[in-house]
Amino acid sequence: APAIRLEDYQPPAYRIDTVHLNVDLDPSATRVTATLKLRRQPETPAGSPLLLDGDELTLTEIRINGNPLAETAFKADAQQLEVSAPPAEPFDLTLVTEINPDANTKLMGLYRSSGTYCTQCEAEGFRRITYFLDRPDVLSVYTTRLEAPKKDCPVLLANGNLAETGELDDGRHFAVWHDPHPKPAYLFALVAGNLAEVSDSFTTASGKGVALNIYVEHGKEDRCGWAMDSLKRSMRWDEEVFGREYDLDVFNIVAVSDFNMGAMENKGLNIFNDKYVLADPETATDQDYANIEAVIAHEYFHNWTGNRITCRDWFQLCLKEGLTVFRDQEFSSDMRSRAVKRIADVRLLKSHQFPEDAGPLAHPVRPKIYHEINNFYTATVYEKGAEVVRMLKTLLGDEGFRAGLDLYFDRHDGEATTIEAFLASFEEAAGADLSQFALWYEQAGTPIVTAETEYDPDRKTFTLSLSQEIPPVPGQKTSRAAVIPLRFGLIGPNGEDLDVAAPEGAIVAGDVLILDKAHQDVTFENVAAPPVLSLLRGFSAPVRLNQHLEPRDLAFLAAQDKDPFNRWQAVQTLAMRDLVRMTHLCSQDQPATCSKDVIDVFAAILEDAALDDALRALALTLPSEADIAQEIGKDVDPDAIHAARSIMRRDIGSEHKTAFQRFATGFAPEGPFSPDAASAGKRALANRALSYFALPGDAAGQDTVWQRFTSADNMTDRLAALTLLVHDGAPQKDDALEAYRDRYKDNSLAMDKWFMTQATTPGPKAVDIVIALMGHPLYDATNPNRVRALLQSFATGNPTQFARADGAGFELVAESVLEIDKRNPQVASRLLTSFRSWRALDPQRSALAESALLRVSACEELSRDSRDIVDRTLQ
Ligand code: BAL
Ligand code: ZN
Repeated sequence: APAIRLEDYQPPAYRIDTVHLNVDLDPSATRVTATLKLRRQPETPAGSPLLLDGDELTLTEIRINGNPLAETAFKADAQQLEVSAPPAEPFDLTLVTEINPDANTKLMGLYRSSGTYCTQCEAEGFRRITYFLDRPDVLSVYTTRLEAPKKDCPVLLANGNLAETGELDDGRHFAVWHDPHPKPAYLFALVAGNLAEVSDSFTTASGKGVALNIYVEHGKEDRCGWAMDSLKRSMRWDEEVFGREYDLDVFNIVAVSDFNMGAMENKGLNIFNDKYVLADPETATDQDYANIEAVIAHEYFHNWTGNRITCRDWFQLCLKEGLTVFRDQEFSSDMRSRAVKRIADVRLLKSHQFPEDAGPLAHPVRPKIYHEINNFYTATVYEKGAEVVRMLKTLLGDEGFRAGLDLYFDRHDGEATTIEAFLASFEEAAGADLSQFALWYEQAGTPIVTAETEYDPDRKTFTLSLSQEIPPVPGQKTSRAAVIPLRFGLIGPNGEDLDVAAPEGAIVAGDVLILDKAHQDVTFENVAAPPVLSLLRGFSAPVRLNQHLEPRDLAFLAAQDKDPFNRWQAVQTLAMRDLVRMTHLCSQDQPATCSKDVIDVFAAILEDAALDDALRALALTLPSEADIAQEIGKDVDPDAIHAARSIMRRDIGSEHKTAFQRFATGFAPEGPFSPDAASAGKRALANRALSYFALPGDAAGQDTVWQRFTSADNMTDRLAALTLLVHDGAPQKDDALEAYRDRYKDNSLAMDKWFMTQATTPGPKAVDIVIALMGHPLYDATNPNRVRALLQSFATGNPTQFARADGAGFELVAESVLEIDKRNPQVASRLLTSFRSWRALDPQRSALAESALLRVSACEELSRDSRDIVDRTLQ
């Protein structure tokens, strides 16, 4: 496939003002009649050919202004329709296409999920419904008429407001939906099926009533309450915090079980992976509740950041995604604990985005080139994109940021626009120069910030020497200095921040130091005693911080820093250093034990009742094996990492057995289950404590876990116990798996957790377990959630077995990619990205990974999605 480059962008030659769709639904032969009102652009010479995108389409009729077109006047194949000399004046183009929803295994365009017709059009799925200018800068007003047998499809939905319904002969009926807001084709959606409806309403700040509906399969109605509650809170919050009101009479959400993405923000008709809608205490964990709240909010917030103001082209994807992730993060922070949310977000960034940015798939937040846009729905575009918006807020302050965003909404409402326009709004409203800041959108790679400090006892000065660099990444050998806001504090011996004056010549805004050169020294005067530097508070920039702190300074920060993020970070840094040391010993088969510093800090955190419970649980969570691998960076031996981490858990747990037991068994929230953040924090801390109390091989501890498993009244506790039993190889593990399966065999979301728990079991049996589970009657290779639960979890959540020293893990994943790719390229290419850090492995393992990748690459029928990933991964 040819490369698409940002620098080649050209505005469309024609525009489409209105679209009338008539969709006559049939499982294998749906007839789509599209009438497009086309208008030649003034810059386009009259008679210029009209080229419309298609994908696997069959054209059965074509008319211009009602008259059938001569066969010589157009060329149509599955991928494109060319009208060689269209009228110079605005004209109606009518197209009839026939499509087969049941045969659509790519889940892109119109398909069926458990009998329900649904669509996914972002990024380029609309061209699988009709020929179109399928690009985000073509905005049209849509009217959609759906027709189907009433018995099979009592529910008929599309974007916008309902305009008309009616009965037809032969038990058929129809509905007409009209969306007054011009939108790009990727926001089109329709749904038809036999679904249950859960309804509520919302009154906007200006007093407009909005009907809210969630549609789910019958029998799932009572699991929609949390999603509805989250929706109403999102709507209110966006009014209060960003001044954004909803703009249609109805907001519909449909949950389907077969979905490539998490959810989709189609105008007025969000379609969700049911995993982000359905929850009750019996089947959803606290994490599920938090995810649902965040994703419902995310899709709702897109109504302004994405739908009313959309992207000019797909290179600008971060314009809507980075900003909307930032908005949903802020929403969750306001609903829950800000510190805990920040730590969770940074953990995600470091575990997903940092490795992407350090490997062969690295790309800027705004990429410059792509072969397949579906492969750019990445942690970089989303999560790093959100960090860039967060830095903007830090640099401009709350008021400057809000003023810039208000101007952006005012100025660009109804447009398809760019990052340049976004930044210009902030420059103008806040009076800032963001030309250097814009590099965050242009440069790939994670900057490394090195900080060195020196205290001069005679002159009472404290000097901070800062430098920044981005290591080379594919296509980017050198880089320019970025604008890096570093929130900081100098902590005095009593644990209080020193009130230091802004030093001469340095740029310090409040407690934020701005590093915008390759090297920069900052000297603070009148510092009476040597302070401890707390740098990058709140993770104020997406950088790797290289700062040497003595263990006693880290212990001090872990206990004293008023910034909760850096308290957590100090614990992690202490543990990480020790884990790296222990990993090296383990890889040489030498005895390794956890240092006393780490054990003491963990005990202190456990007992610090002034800390949020959820924050304590996070601080007591060891860096993941993947995090340790990233820290080590080269010649990675996953077995040694696993061994070191297991030893650390054992040493911490056995040293403080009684304390962990106390928290493990006596810390449950009281009263009936509630998903609120405080109760969830208590459960998180109790379950974390349980993992230290019940160590592998300890029969009494594992009995306690089994008790927790059998007596749990919620999924969080039940799944935490199941995971411990299975991953630690407890004698009860088979009974637990069987009991869980019996309980949940009819609930596919709960069964996904059963598959995932087994796929992530450390130890040499995992490959065989996964292969056996692929033959399990409940395994369904056509359901993306199930495939991800088994194979993606194995590839990304089981480092020792994916990277097994004999290559069996790589082979399993490579074979699976080839198999899945024939049906669903997006799921396959996503699975393939699990190889992205292969070059960091030790030579034997990386050679095996390479040969597995070459096997995939050798397949001639590979989809464009997987071809793109495999080529870049091997480059
Ligand atoms: N736009 C794709 C799904 C999402 O980011 O909301
Ligand atoms: Zn989004």
